[in-house]
Amino acid sequence: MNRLVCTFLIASNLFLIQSCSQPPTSEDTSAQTEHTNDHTASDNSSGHHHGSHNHGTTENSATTQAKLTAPAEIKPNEPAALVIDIQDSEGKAVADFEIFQEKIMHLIVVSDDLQFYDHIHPDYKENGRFEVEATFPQAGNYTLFSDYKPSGQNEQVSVLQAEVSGNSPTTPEVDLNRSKTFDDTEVELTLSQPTLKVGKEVTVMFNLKDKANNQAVKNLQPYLGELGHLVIVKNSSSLTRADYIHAHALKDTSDGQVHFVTSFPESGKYKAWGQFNRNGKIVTADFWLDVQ
Ligand SMILES: [Cu+2]
Repeated sequence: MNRLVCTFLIASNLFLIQSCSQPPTSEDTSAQTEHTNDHTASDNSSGHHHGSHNHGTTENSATTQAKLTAPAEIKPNEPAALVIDIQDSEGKAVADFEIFQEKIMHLIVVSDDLQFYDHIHPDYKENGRFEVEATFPQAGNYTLFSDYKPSGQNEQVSVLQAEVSGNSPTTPEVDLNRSKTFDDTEVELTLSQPTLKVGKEVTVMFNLKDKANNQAVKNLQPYLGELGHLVIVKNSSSLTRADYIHAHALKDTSDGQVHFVTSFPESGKYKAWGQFNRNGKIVTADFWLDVQ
């Protein structure tokens, strides 16, 4: 069973890389061997997968892929109807999914300059088809990380791309501030070690205070079944599955404290978005991280 799951993930990941450039061909086998190596590295860091891999044949094993259907032209600030079809390697609909973190699919949308972040939940229709309306604030390229769990299988992340017409604004500077205000919540980010190092486990700690009285936030409610969610994406010219990290909050921290354990697969700049639920209002706190 373990072997089947590992094989499945490798093949699935392969397709995602390919789907950005070209449809799979009969030459898959050579590309697959090549890709298997970086898959191992990225997978360890993402925390979605444990144990050793079997890099044997993937012949006849299942794979999933996501296909995005978007309007021919997406305009800034106009809702766009997106359709996402989940299919197996032969293009047949994958129809059965398990709910995880209270939803059947989590869709993380980021602009390629990592200034914009959205976390939405497409509605499941039938026959592997999901639908959602998304609004993109400005022109440029966007990456969509579609996170879902086919029944009886591991969580899958498929990477999709969308382009919004118009002139892209210039890229803002990366700011490494560790203390920011988001509406009425002051958030301070601290790390368990002064310097973030590749491959080294780190605890990322969000300290939430009420802006009005400077006291620790006491009214945090569960958000999608946990105290908070942390998504981290590497700043990269072309985002792939390996650039996406999703961490879950540790339990039993004190008031206003939400902690996550993660690690980073490569050096570079990363953007981290922590999401918390203050009495029904979602606070999204974003910070840049520099990994050496
Ligand atoms: Cu979600």
